[in-house]
Amino acid sequence: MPKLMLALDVLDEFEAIKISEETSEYVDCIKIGYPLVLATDLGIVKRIKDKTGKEVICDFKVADIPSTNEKIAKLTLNYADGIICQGFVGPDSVKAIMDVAKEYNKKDPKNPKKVIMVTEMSHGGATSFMQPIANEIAKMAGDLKVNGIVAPSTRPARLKELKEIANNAFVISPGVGAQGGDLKEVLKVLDENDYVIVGRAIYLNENPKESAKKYKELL
Ligand code: O7M
Repeated sequence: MPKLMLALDVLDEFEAIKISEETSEYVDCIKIGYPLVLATDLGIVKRIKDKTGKEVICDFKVADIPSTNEKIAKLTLNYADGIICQGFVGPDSVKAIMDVAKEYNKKDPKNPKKVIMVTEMSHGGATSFMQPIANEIAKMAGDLKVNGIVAPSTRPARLKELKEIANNAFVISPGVGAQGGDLKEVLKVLDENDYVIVGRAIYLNENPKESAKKYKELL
């Protein structure tokens, strides 16, 4: 049974806190990205963590040269439990982030920071440039021993292949709900270490708590 990760892409702090509190009974982890951080500030990560007690992962899809990735990771992991980066920039850029995580983990080994790397994205356009190189990116994820990878629920066959290639990494997978991914097929692939990411189908629902409950039960 995979876990449920809420993609909290709302643009208002009051709404973000309300939804995260209402759904926290059913949500295992909260993913916060540019929409909410740019609408508020990076401190929103701590405020959501304090209100819910949940792990918060920052989805910044970091994709820069190693020294810039390092700066972004230092600032982000000061608040967040994990950070999401792009894999296509290559191993040195990803390693720079892993090194920052290792430094934090030396200081606080009980709450290890996670580095999660995107392989192939869930939208249609990802088939143009990302899909042809995604298997190699997943292989790099396995070689580097990143904690997790991002792979698409919109393409369960690809999800399976990428998960198998990055064999020691857990998977966080977007695409169920608003993007039309088939949860039944996804559940044939993911296991208890993995996460199904759901955003709009929960936070745009007139009753986010009920929707989160429904997804938790389906999982
Ligand atoms: O359920 P949704 O479609 O409203 O939200 C999905 C979330 O997952 C949203 O935060 C997207 O930015 C993110 N996402 C994708 O939808 N597709 C991807 O390929 C990758 C991500 C993601 O989380 O990357 C880390």
